[in-house]
Amino acid sequence: VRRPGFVAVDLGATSGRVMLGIMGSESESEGPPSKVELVECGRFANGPRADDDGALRWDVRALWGGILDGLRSAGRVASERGVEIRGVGVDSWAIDHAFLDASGDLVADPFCYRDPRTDGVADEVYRRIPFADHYAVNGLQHLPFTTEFQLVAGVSTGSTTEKTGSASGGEWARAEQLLLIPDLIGYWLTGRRVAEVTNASTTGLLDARTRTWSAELLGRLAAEYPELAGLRDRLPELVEPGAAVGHLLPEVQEATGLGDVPVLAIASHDTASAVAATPLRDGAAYISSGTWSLVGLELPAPVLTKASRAANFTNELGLDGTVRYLRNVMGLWVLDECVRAWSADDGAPVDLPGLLDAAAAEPGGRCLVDVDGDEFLAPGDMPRRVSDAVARLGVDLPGTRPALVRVILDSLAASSARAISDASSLAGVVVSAVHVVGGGSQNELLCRLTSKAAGLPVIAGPVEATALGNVLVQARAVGVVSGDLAALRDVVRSSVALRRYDPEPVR
Ligand code: ADP
Ligand code: LRH
Repeated sequence: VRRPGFVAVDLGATSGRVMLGIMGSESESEGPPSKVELVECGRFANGPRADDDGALRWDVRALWGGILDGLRSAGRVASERGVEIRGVGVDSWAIDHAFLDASGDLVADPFCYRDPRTDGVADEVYRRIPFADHYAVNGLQHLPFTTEFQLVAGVSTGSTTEKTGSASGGEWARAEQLLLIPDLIGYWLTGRRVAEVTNASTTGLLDARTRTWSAELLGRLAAEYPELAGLRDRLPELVEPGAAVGHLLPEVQEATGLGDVPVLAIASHDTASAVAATPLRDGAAYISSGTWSLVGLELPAPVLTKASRAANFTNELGLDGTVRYLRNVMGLWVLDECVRAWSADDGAPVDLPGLLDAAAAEPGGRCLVDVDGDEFLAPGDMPRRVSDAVARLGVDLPGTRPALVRVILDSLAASSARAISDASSLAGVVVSAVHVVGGGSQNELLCRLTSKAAGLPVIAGPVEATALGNVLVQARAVGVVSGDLAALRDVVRSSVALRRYDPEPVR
């Protein structure tokens, strides 16, 4: 009998990967599998690119090429390993979206949320529909680039479009359908258009209490911005994780060598899949650490209080009716952008582990910059922007790379610790440990600093939590594993090694 396997297509802001999750082990021939083994079948670079007009966009066709290659090699690995591929699931970063025209073709490459066309738009929207009215329904923290604000920027003429010189208003006029990124890939794989609910919860257009599109917010938006009156008709039908989306189209089967494999809805917001596969126990907080650090708690229901709103906590939707109560902390973006700039200066890639070792040898606590400031959102020139922020604090920092990296990581750890303590008091949960998952869980210095700043043990891993969450939700959807979130997390615990850091003093 062939072991079941599920393919996770996981698109991050820095890289896309295609992972084959093989259920069970050689010794486990009977009964439900207690483990999953992840095999990387493809990895391709990703990042926002400036188009000819200077607008920051995602090259989704390049991603599609990487996905097809990855699916092809997943098929090869599966046949070598005696695995039957039973499903494909797609997740990505949230918020960004594509428009399809009347023929179902892409209107343009999707904008990246870091494109400056949304500068000032949220405040303009809040003057007409107050933040409090938004929060009472969608429960989202203020982020300047939420889908709603991107849509408003796209139909506003004048200053917003002049910022990039791009004719985004014209793009909306041609749009027949709005699809979030994983749903766009799902459409290309199957021909079916849906909106998966965990990711839809990041658009600002969903009601966090009912998990459905908010007629109230859509109605008020249409009243204020008549160009967006047709928005409701352009939003696809919502599906929950576990639903069947469709089957690989014949042309995709041909291009990948895969057969008639089902495509399954999973928690398609990467953070939702990552949290689903975080081996949380009661009282544990999490940090999904990658381009962003998503810091918070899993809760059974949204917290929509005034205090929560003032603290800018979000209520994004999670698996099995849960809420991801968290704050976006700027994350490794700031470090990665510095590394990118230094690599360009050197004409060779900077050795990240070496740089982190050097930063660990630097004295800590020289200063803390507010890494969450909007000034760090855009790409480019990051070392100078961070140095300027340090200079504004009146601190005389040695002008070395390790010194700057240490300030960035000290600041990130402090911001995460603040978010954990805020979440704890706002939700009334006593936090006993912090789980760190994602690429950043490999950053030992950051794990140690976070443990120290929060005064809590940090449990690091899995690195590929998102792909694991993606695979496990598929496996459950077709009945290969069963049970609630706790049962899925037991499978994670038996599949990966976790590392623990205790809050000992760090220099
Ligand atoms: P995303 O999904 O947002 O693209 P990932 O979860 O893949 O992000 O995390 C990517 C980040 O993880 C990198 O940008 C880097 O900062 C960090 N990282 C990756 N490998 C290592 C490593 N060996 N040591 C420390 N940090 C690492
Ligand atoms: C992390 C993430 C995060 C969103 C951001 C746009 O990859 O999905 O949860 O806020 O990207």
